[in-house]
This record gives sequence, structure tokens and C-alpha cells, in this order.
Amino acid sequence: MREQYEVGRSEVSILPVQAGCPTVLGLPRLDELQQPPQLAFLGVPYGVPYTGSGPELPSAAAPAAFRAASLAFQPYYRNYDVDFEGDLFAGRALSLADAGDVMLLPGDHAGNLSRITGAISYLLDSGTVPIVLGGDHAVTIPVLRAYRGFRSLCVVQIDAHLDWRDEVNGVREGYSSPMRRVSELPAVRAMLQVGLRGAGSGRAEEFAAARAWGSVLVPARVVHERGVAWVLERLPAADGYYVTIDADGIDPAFMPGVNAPAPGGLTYWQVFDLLCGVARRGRVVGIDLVELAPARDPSGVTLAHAVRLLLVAIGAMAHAGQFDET
Ligand SMILES: [Mn+2]
Repeated sequence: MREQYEVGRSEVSILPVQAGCPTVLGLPRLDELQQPPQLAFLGVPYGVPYTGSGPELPSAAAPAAFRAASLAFQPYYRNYDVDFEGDLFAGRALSLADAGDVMLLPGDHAGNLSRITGAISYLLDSGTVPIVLGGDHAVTIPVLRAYRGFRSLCVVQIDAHLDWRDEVNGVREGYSSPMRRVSELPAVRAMLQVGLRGAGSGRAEEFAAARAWGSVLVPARVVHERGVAWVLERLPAADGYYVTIDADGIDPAFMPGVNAPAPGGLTYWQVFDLLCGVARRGRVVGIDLVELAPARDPSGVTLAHAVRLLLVAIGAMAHAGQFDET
């Protein structure tokens, strides 16, 4: 029987990683720490689905698959990191934990939305930066609703797709709508969408709506032609940056195990430089990685890339001095 964390008298619906199952990188569980960690991984297996009840979605298997894949990195991820020319965490003694997964009930969409927002709020209230393991891109909506106390956020999205649909068959919270929904939150003042390409759920009216709102749209082709430094010059100013990485933003040659592979995507180095550039510009207040489809990743290369990308995101924050005493 798994227990839920209890905070004061109010219950937070997070299921710790079950005994005997791997945590991310072998990290301690949240309740094994005396103090709240600086960063915590949190699995959000699904949000509001277009059909079905949720757990049958391919990405619902991603948090557990990510944890299993991360074990290969556990022995050496603090060794000399060539990409960062030193320690991944810039010599800082960061405290990290694996919080477990939000307790979702299949088909209880309203309850699940509230439990996801509640779990993220709990981490934020503890001073912990959430690192969300999706799930499909629908999970970004309830995650970002927890940032209501923030003054001015810029959402940086790495994605092949615009994700600005207002609704699909009456569903307004699905994976085609996350950027549209979060654009409606008072805290979200700016948006940079990088890696757009091909044709997906976005129609001309969604591109017009995103531009009218003020989102900075950068097609993948422009990243390849002009480089990441050019993109970073267009990063809006903000008090905090929330980074949402749809794995299909990276080229499927590198991350084939995704729900919607689209050719012409970003490379590891482009994402590396983007993450480092964003962290140098301002505080990163949360990260999610969504749309992984472990069943389409028989070689494991997608999940290995996914683990590395989140390590890079943390390294980018550490090397930008975001965990130094203020
Ligand atoms: Mn997406």
C-alpha cells in the first residue's frame, strides 16, 4: 500500500516511487529528506485525454521508463562533464529528490487537473523547482496553473507544433491546446516557441492567434539557418522562465520515440545552447519534458537523450548561478 504525502492537515496527492522501483538517478524520495530539496522530479503521467481515461496513452508510461533509463547515468553523472567543461552542477551541492507521481484517477479529469496543480503548488510553496516528467503535452496546462503567484513568466516551448488549438471536439485542455491555455494565465506575459515545422494541429487561425497574443514564433528552419544566439536575442524579458520541452521538438533522428515524429527538428547542441542561454537570462522556475512514447523507443536512445536533456537543464541552471546563496 502506497501512502500519500501529508502536508499539515491538507493532503497532497503525490504517490512516492514504490519501494523496489528505481527513482530518477537513484535520488532520495521527497519524504526521505529533512529539508525540501532545491529541485524535485515529479511524474505527471497524463492530463486530459481526447479519448479514453488517460493511463492507456503511450506517454503515460514515460515517467517510469525515464526513471529506469536514468539508472545508467547514476554512477557517473557527476564525473567531469565535457559539455560543461567541469562538474555538471558547477561544483554546487544541489539537493535533488524524486517526488514520485501525481496520484491520477483514470477518467476523473477535473480531479486530476486539480491534483496536478496542487502537487506543483506544494513543491513551489516549499521552494522546490519542479522538473515534470510527462505525460503528453496536456500536462503543462495544470502544471502552469500552479504559478499563479508569479508576477511575470515567459514560457519557452521547444516543440515541432504550435499547440494553440482552442478546442478539439469540445476538449479545451488536451495536448493540442497547452500554449493557448497557458497564454490565458495572468502570470504568463510572454512566450517563445522554438522548433516549429511541418504541419500539425495548428491551422492558420491558431498561428494568427499566437502572433496576435505576442508569442515569438521561431521555426526549426530558422534555428538551423540563423543559430541559437539569434534566437536568444529574441527571448522576451521576464522575472522567470518556465521551459516546456516537447520531445518532438528535437529531430526524430535523435529522439524517435515520441508520439508525433516530425522531420527537420532541433539537435542536442541547439537545445543545449537554448537551455544555457535561457538560464543565463533569468531564473528558471520550472521545466517539463513531455510527449515521450517509450513503446516506440526499442533502442532506448530517446530515453537516454531525455535523461541527458534534463541533466543539461539542471546543469544550465547551476552554471548560471541560480542555486547560489543570495
Ligand atoms: Mn507539444
